[in-house]
Amino acid sequence: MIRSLLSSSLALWACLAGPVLAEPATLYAESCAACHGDGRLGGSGPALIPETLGRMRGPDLTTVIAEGRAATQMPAFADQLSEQEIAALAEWLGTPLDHIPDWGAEEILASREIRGDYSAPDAPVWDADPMNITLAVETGDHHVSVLDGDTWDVLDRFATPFAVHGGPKFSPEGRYVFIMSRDGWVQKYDLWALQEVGRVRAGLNSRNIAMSHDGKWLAVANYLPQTLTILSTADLSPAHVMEVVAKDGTPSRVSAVYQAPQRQSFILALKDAPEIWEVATDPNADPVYEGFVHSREKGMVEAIASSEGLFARRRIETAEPIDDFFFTPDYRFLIGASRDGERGVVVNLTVGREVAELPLPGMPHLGSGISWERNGTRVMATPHLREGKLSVIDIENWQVTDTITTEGPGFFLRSHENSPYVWADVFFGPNKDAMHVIDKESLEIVRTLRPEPGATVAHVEFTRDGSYALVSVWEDDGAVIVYDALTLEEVTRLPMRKPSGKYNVWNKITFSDGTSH
Ligand code: DHE
Repeated sequence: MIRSLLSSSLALWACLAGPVLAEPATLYAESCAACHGDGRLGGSGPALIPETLGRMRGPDLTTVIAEGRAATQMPAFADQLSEQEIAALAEWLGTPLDHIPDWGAEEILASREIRGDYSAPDAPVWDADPMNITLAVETGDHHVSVLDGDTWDVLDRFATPFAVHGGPKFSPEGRYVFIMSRDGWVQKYDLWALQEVGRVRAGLNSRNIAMSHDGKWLAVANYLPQTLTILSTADLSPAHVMEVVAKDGTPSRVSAVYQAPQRQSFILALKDAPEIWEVATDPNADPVYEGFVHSREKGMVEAIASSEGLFARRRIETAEPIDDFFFTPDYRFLIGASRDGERGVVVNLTVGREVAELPLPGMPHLGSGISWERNGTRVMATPHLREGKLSVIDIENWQVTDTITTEGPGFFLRSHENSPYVWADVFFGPNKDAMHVIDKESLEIVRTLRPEPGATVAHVEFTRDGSYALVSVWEDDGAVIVYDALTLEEVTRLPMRKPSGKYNVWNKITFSDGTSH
């Protein structure tokens, strides 16, 4: 009797409350899992977890579910799901996973896909200057264009994993390039063959990659799981998966990993712990490193087992967690941003401690910092993400010497040793269509370019000799504009789908003054 009363009142409630809605988890299993994976960690579509979704630009999630995503396989669900179901599903996708699956060497190795149709040629299949090849990442439809930096011919345009982030990294001779997506996929591409070699999922949610000084290893900084994955560049197999745990036992995400060529090491920024890690890529690493503890997980490269110093780790303790590093050209010092976004903390990597602090209010974007010689001293400049200015710092005495006022907060800075100018975008705010060109000596803005009024214009890369500057019109029907780097006149415009970063082989492998590292 009680049961039948209960069920009839539930039925009445359901009637009053409107149509019965399916649980978001059920909706996910029925409509999303086939492409995005049973565990929301991705499949042919990207992972649908807050760590990834929070970084996606463009329309909000409910719109994407309802209307689909242009230029991708994502279909529209407005005909199949009600508005409330779409809203509930979007909210559910924004909740963290209950359980992070293991993603160690075994799982990484199992994800590896080596292309059966790839064959390595003895020489490039094109006749351009191999050192003047420039890649343009097109985030609009997840492709990379391979440009001949002399003729502007597009030699190839290949599909990348979804949502590439950070700079692709070239092998030291400039033949291979490695590209990472936010879902942790690392793609290896042979520029000589114009072919993908293969790809592997090195993490579940990743930040960036770094190449070792000798080109043998590629480090992948991960948020999920909290590890650093080191891949063999030869065959994309995992060589080492390092758990990132601070001295006091706190696990930490890795904000970013960088190559320190002169030090023959990787430098890691830890997101959740007041430590910087240095990981040796030299088998004869200095004794300042702690002993190398090699976990012999299945699938590890055997060759490293005998190399005691390889991947040995050194901790540098700091007063608070810092990230977003700028390195001096000799890699003896780094400046990291303090958590409050108000200061830069200078760390001497050789002695392993903080040596100075700089007032840098307005959230400096030190990772975009560049340095050059000015009036006999070496200076560096950094944009700020919250203020329309560039700070110029004397890196010989660690003083902020000048502030250049811009039309709004910027994201990227670029120059070249042969160029008299620094190029600074205005990424945020109403003047996002402006690109400042600044004299390296006088620090005056000599020209503000506005090639596409109303469109975001950002990120610059130079050709090998610095004579041309390539600028992105960062829109879905965008372009890469080639400027004469001296006259500042437009030379040509190459249509592209939301181009972001451009990367010239020579500038990257020689660590050109004025490029990002
Ligand atoms: Fe990036 C590089 C971190 C948001 C486009 N970005 C980097 C690097 C780091 C970093 C640590 C250096 C890696 C490297 O190249 O090896 N980025 C972060 C963030 O923490 C931040 C602010 C928040 C986040 O979403 O993770 C962030 N980045 C963005 C964007 O929103 C951008 C504009 C668009 C996008 O692709 O997501 C963006 N980041 C880039 C690009 C580079 C980059 C194009 C490489 C620049 C270069 O010239 O080398």
